[in-house]
This record gives sequence, C-alpha cells and structure tokens, in this order.
Amino acid sequence: MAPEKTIDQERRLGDRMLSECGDNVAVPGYVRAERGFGIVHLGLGAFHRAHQAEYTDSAMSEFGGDWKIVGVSLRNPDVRDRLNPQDGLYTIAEMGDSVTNYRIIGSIERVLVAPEDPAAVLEALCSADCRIVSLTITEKGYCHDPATGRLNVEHPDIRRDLAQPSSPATALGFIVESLALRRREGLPVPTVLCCDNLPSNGDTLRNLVVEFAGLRDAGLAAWIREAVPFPNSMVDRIVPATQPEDIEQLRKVCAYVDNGMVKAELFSQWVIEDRFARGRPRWESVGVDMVEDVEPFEIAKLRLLNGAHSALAYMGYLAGYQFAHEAIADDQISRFVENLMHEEIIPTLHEPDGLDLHEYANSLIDRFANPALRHRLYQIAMDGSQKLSQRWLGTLRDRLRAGETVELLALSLAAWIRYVAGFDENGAPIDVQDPLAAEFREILKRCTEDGLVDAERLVEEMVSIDAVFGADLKDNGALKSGVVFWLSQLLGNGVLTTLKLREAIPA
Ligand code: CS2
Repeated sequence: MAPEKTIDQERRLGDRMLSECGDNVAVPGYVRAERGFGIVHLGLGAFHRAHQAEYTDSAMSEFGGDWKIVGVSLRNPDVRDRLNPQDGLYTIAEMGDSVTNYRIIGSIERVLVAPEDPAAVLEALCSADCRIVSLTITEKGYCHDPATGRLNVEHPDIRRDLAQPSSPATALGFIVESLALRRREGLPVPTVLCCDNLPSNGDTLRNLVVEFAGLRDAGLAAWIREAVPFPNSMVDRIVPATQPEDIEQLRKVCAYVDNGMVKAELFSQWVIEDRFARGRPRWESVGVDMVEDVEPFEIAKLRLLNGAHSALAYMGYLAGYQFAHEAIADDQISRFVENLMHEEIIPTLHEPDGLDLHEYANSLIDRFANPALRHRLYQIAMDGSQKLSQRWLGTLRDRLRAGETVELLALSLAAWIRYVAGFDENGAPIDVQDPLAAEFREILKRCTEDGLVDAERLVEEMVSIDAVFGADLKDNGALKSGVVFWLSQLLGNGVLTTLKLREAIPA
C-alpha cells in the first residue's frame, strides 16, 4: 500500500498552481500580475472573501481594471498566515443543497496585519492607488452605541487611538489618520464603503468618523463631512466560519491544500448607492445593484433575514440544536420564525421595488435550511448586544408606536436574555461571546438567589442597558411584563414547551 502523502508533499494553492487546476475549479480570468491595486479592505474575515472580493474578482475577470485588494486584519495574523503563503489566493466553496461549485479568487493582492505594522496600513491607505477603502469589521468594530449610533468615547480602543493618533488600532483611527494625512498633503480622497450589517451603514460610519475626527480637530471633521463619500450598502450572503473539515473536503475534491478557503451559500446580493469619488470596479455588470437609495433594501434585509436569524439562533441553541438547518427543521421553531416575519416584521416595512416581501421571507426559510452550510447557531448568536437594535428593536418601536402587538418579539427578546444568562437547558454553561458579556454576568449574579433566577428583575436590568435598548423601552411596562412572562416560561419549561404554549394562545 502506498504511504499516505504528508501535507508538505501535497499541492498547495498559489500562483504557480493556477494553470494546473482541474476542471472542477474555476480560476481568475485575468493575469494577476498585470492588475494593480485599488482597494484597501479593513477586516478580512470570511464574509469579505466570499462577497466583495468575489464580485471584484468577477469584475476584473470580465472588464479588467486595477482593483486588486490589499486586505488588512485589524486584530490577529491568522488570515495573513493563511493567505500570504498562497499569494493571496483562496477558494470559495459555493454550496447549494446538492451541488458545490469551487472557484479560486484572485482579487486579494496581499494581507497586512495592523497591530504588527500600523505604518504599512497607513501607507496603503494613503497611496495614490487606493481609491476605495471598504470595511467588514462586524458591528462591534465600530466602537459605537448601537442604540444611538454615537461613538462610545469611553471605549478603551477609542481612547487609545485618540491619545496616539499616528499609530492607530481601530478602523476609525486608521480612516481618520489616513484622511488627515491626505488632507495635509493635498491628495484626492477615496470612497469609504461600509459593508457591515448596520442601519444606513454608510451614514452611520460617516457620523462616527466625523465624530472621532472632531475630537482631534474640528476643521478635519468638517472637511471629511464635505469631501469624502460614504455610500450606504446592503450586503447579503450566508457565510459560515470555515471548519477544518471544510479544508479537508476541498483537498479531497480539488486535490490541493487551501488554508484560506471559505464556504458560502449560492445566493449572494449587494446593493450599493452609486456615489464614488474616484471610480469603482464594474460591479454593476457582475450582479451588483447600483441604486440611488439603499434604505428600503437594507431595512428589509436587516429586519427579516438578520432578525429571523437571531431569533432562530437563540431559540434553536437553547432547544439543543447546533446548526441553523437543524433548528429550522423543527416545526415549532420554523413556525415561530415564519410567524415573526410575516406577522410582526413585514407589516412595518416598505416594499422595495421589485421585491415581494412575503416571497422573500419564504426564501429565507429555504436558505436557512441549506444542510450543506452547517452554519452554527452559536456563530449567529454572538454579539447580540450589537445586533438587536437594527434586527429587532426598530421593528418593535414601529409596532409599539402604531399600537400593534409585539408578542413574538417579546418572546424573542426573552430568548436572547435567557441565552446570555449563560447556561443552557441542561444547566451546562454557554460561553457567551459579546462585548457586554461581563456586564451580563454581573447582572445575572444580582438577579439570582439560591440558584433561582428572578425573571422580573433580570428583564428590568437588561432592558435598562441604554447602549442596547436606548432610554425609551425600559419605561414600557406592557413590553416588560410580556418579556417577563416569556422569560419565566423559558426558564421553567424550556423553548419547545414555551412555543407550544404560545401556539395555544389565541391571536
Ligand atoms: C448572521 C449574518 O451571524 C449573523 O449574525 O445573521 O452574518 C448573516 O448570515 C448575513 O448577514 C447574511 O447576509
């Protein structure tokens, strides 16, 4: 029997290997060395690699242009250590229910690690070639108060970046310092393109950048407000974190090792306001919708897809499921998520042109049900404190204002509070990932006596976290008693019995 090949003897992805790929892998349709760079991207997670970098790769394949991406990891070297040895190349495994398409993406030129060399990041941001600065740094990367959209000036990273502006660590610090340098040198400005799931994401980012700049120099802040475009965008693709078994599966099917691969569903959507200072890739010719006003698309997406996703994650995890497709296969949970979308969320939305919201909601159930993705509920459940505002609370406020019922949202909120209490239905600990996790632990301690959780006190304390709930909701007695009722049910009887009870209550 032939000895097993060690990894070192196997083919590793890299420029030299591109011409030898098998027919089952698509490769970039351009000579990479002939294309220059045009984009600096902050936050090089799996989402960017499966979304914006793919659209940019398609645009360069079909229409050329110097739009390669210099990626920046703001925290750790992991992605750099995976991609740079592969010349920045990586594969996307695009997974339908029964087919997987493999495609190598060539648009990432190289990866920088900000904490190791902030000067190199500033140099890329200030270079004449950099015409777009884009971001996927997740909600918490904006160091803001989700309830108000204002900068959290007490955030340790923001204080640090204000104290030493020439060597920043945060995305805001890098953007402001690079714009200050450009202003000083009289260089043209880039477009700053936010690609995170925030409401009015471009406007939100602009306000934060201007607020941060104002703490350094009022003139700089006014100039940024005037000179730099921050188009809003809506991004959509389900991109679960890559697992070691995905890399192994790719190796088996494609016969090379790719430590930077990502997996995604087949569906992908990007809607952008067409306001760019110095050009952009031909995205509109490769499936991107360039529009005047993104808001209706963005609100529908955040409230429906992300809102339903979060509800699915907290309910599903507590009910004992690990993956989204498992939780949505549970009839009670899927009925709850469907009712939440059709009954409570959709009535608050303006239908964007060309989109039937009920059909959209139905298609989301199918997307969540994709078994190939193995999307962990734990991943979706992360950072809830940064997500609830745009996913649930906008809908909640709209309904309360209109005098409509909010029962399903109250139950969702109860599920979130139950989840961040940090133990599952078998009493096993949940490692809650959230910037406010320490605060949640303190609150839970105060609300627990002799091992029993005081649901009323817990709800009171949680909805009093102004950064999440603003100042208005804690005064709404009816909302709070609804959440207390459902939280008591969840604590006493668990998710599935609670959902049964909910269904038995006449509408
Ligand atoms: C998810 C999103 O992890 C999460 O919170 O809801 O990442 C979701 O998969 C994407 O926004 C889909 O476009």
